[in-house]
Amino acid sequence: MRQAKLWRYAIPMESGVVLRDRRLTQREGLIVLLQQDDRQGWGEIAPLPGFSGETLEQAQQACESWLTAWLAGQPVSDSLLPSAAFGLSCASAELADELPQTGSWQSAPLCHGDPDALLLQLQNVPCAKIKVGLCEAARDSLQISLLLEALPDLQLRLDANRSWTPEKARQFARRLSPAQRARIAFIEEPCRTPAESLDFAAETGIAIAWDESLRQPGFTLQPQPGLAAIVIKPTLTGSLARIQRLIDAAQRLGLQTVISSALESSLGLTQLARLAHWLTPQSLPGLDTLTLMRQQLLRRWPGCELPLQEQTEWTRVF
Ligand code: OSB
Ligand code: MG
Repeated sequence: MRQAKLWRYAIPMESGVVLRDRRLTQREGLIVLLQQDDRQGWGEIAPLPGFSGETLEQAQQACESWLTAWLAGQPVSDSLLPSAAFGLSCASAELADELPQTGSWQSAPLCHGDPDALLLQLQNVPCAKIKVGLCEAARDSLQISLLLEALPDLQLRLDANRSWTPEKARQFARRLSPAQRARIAFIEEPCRTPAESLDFAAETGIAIAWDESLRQPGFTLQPQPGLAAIVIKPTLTGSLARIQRLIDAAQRLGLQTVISSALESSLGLTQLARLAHWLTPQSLPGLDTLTLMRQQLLRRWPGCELPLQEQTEWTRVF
């Protein structure tokens, strides 16, 4: 016997979380539960405003049609909106006991805030991620260079979210020595176009990674000089099968693959940690986003003290 339930959730965010110029006061999404005989599988569907192509309403409709077909035992499609495909495939994988329990619970810490606090925070951390491009390029590179000098074992992942012109990107690199440049594992999307980012890598010797570019229409993964890694955000990408194919393709090309958060709740985030341990065991994932939230959902992230949201706060929609 099959049963299915779908709820809406909303989790309050820490004040000051800004995404693509908008303040995110709460994170909204859907929780799905699939049950068959005495087994169950959970999933989270949470399109990220400003990043996902679909709205929450569209994702909910896609889930409702999928669940209706699934309950009737009809063939279900895999060609859904990315957030719905990801959440429903996670729930199906849990139901079939195909998503291993062990997780990669260590992430590259996502850093913001003042440089002195950073220094303390990053003692004994092998690899951290810092957003750049939010202030002047010269200030970014001064901060990065001080940090690298103060912490000689630290490697950095940087993320510019396509904010630099070629000239700004050059200004950033100019102040970093070749040895410092080599300790930047990669910078995600330094420039406004992939071509400019590749030029930047060739010119500066700083490795780059694709994040936004992976989701551009017509994008195909190919080896490119200076390209070190791809950053996969499953909620923005699609089903587990699709993510597996992308990881396989990247590995065949010798590219590092980083599983990364799209601000999922602790439910989706723990599944991403399990996915990362399963499919990209050598690569530290980018999942340090739970501290931006005020509550956890359904499952706890190991060691996280945030309270669990009461299930009575959820709204049943299917
Ligand atoms: O730019 O990579 C981004 C989270 C939400 C939306 C966009 C991004 C992110 C992250 C996640 O940076 C954390 C990480 O990748 O380490
Ligand atoms: Mg990024």
